[in-house]
Amino acid sequence: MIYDDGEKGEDPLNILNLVDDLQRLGISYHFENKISNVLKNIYYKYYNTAEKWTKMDLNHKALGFRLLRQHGYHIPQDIFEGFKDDTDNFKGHLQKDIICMLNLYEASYHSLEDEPLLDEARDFATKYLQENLGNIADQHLSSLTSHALDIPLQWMVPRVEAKWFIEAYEKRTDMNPVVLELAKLDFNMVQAIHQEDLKHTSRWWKDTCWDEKLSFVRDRLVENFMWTIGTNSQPQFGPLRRILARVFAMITTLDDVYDVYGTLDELEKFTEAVGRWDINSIEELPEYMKLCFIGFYNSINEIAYYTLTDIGFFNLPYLKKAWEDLCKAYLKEAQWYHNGHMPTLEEYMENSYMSISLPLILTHISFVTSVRSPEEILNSMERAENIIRYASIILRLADDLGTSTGEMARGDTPKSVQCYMHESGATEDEARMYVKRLILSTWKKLNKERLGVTDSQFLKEFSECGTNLGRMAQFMYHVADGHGHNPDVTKSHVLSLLVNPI
Ligand code: F3P
Ligand code: MN
Ligand code: MN
Ligand code: MN
Ligand code: MN
Repeated sequence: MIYDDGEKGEDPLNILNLVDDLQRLGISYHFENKISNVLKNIYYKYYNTAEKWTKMDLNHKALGFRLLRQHGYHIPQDIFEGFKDDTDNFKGHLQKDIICMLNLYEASYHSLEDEPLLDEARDFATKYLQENLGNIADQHLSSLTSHALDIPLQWMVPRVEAKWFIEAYEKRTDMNPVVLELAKLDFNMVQAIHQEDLKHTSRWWKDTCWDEKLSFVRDRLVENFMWTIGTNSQPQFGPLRRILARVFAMITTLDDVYDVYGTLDELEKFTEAVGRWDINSIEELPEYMKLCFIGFYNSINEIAYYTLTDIGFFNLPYLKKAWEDLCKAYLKEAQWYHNGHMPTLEEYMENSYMSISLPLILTHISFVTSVRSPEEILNSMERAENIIRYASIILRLADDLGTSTGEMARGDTPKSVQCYMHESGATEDEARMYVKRLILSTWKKLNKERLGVTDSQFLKEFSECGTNLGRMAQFMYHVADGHGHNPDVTKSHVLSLLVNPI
C-alpha cells in the first residue's frame, strides 16, 4: 500500500480518504488485512475517547466515524455534539465545506436507533447539500453531491458504485493514476468472470424450457443475474452467483405461478407437493405445474448435491424447508387475494418479509460463503436471525414501493402501501412517505446488527450479502419496477455492469 499504517506520522485524514477511495473503487478486497490494521491503529490513536476526537474538525470526525462504524468500531453519536457550531462560517461554494457536509451526510446513514444527533445531522446535511448544489463550480464535486443525494453510500450497491466511482475518480485532479489503473483492470477482469457466470446460468435457464412452455412467467434471466452481482461481485464467489441466479429465476417463476396464473385449488396442491418433496406427488397437478415442479425439484436437488460434494454436508432438508416456507407465504397471499381479505400492516409484514424470499435466498447463501465448516455455518444461524429479518423488511418495503402500483392494476394482494392507507386513512403519497420512514428505521436496526457480527467471517459475509440484497432492491426499484416490468430502466445498468468494459 502506498501509505503507512498511521503509526509513522502520515496524516490520518489522507489514510482515511485512501481507504474510502479503495472501497468505492471496488478494490478494497485486495487489501482487507492492511485496511483493517490501519483502521485499528487510527481508532486507538484518534477516535476511542472524547479527548482525542474533540481536537478534530467536523470533516475528519465524520469520515472516520463512517469508516470505523462500517468496520465494526462503535463510536458514539456524541462525536457530533455541537456540530452546527462548526458549520457557522460555512460557505456553500467552498470545496472544503461541501466535502465536509458530504461526509457528515454519509456518516448519518450509519446511525442506530435512538441517535437523535445523527438524525439531526442527516436532515441538516441533506438540506445544506440540496440548497448549495447549484453553487458548486467544481464539476467533480457537483456530480459527487447529486450522486450522494440520490442514494447514500451505505444504501448503495457496491458494484454499481464501483463503476460509477471509477469514472468519476478518473476526472478528479488529485487522483492517483496507479490506483485508477488497478481499479479499471480489476473491473474489467471481474466483469469477464461475471459474463462466464451468466453464460452458465443461461444454459440452465434454456434447459428448463420455462421461457417457452410457461408463457405467463417473467422471462428475466439477465435481471435475475443482476441481483447476483449486486449480492456479491467478488471474483472468487462464482459458485454463489451461479446458484443464486437459478434461485432468483425460480423465485420469479414460482411467484408468477402464485400471483398471476394458478387457481387457489392448484396452488394448495402445489404447496403440498413442495412440502412432501416427492416426485410421485405431482400426478394430481395440472400439466404446467408438473413442468414447473420437476424443473424446480431437479434444480434444488442438484444444488444440494453441489453442497454435498463441495463441503461434505447434505443441506437438502434446510433448502426444502426454506422453499416450503416461501410457498406457504405465497399461498397465504393468494388466499387473501381470492378471499378479498385486507390485512393490517402488521399482519401483512409478518407474512411478507417471508414472501419477499430473502430468508430463502440467505439459506442458499449460507452454504456458499468462503466458510467451509458446516458446524460453524449451522451454529451461526441463530445469531443471523435479526439480520435476515431486517434485510428482508428493507427488501419487501422497497419492492412494494416499486411494484405495488402495477400489482394492484394487474390484480394482487394489497401490499404495505395499501395496507397502511386502509388502516390509517392516509393518501397514497402519505403512505409512501410512511413506508420510506420504515425503511430508514429498519436500516438503523440492521446497522446495529452489522456492528455485532464483525468477529465472525461467516456472519460478516452473510450479512454483507443480505444487506446488499436490500440495497439492490432500493436500486432496482429506485426509478420504477426495474425487475419485472420496465426493461428499459434496467438495460442501461446491464450494459454498464455486464457488457461494456471501462
Ligand atoms: C418475487 C419476485 C419479485 C421479488 C424480488 C426479486 C428477487 C429477490 C429475485 C421479483 F418475483 O418481485 P414481485 O414484486 O413480483 O414480488 P412480490 O412478493 O411482491 O409478488
Ligand atoms: Mn409478484
Ligand atoms: Mn408474490
Ligand atoms: Mn399475489
Ligand atoms: Mn412486488
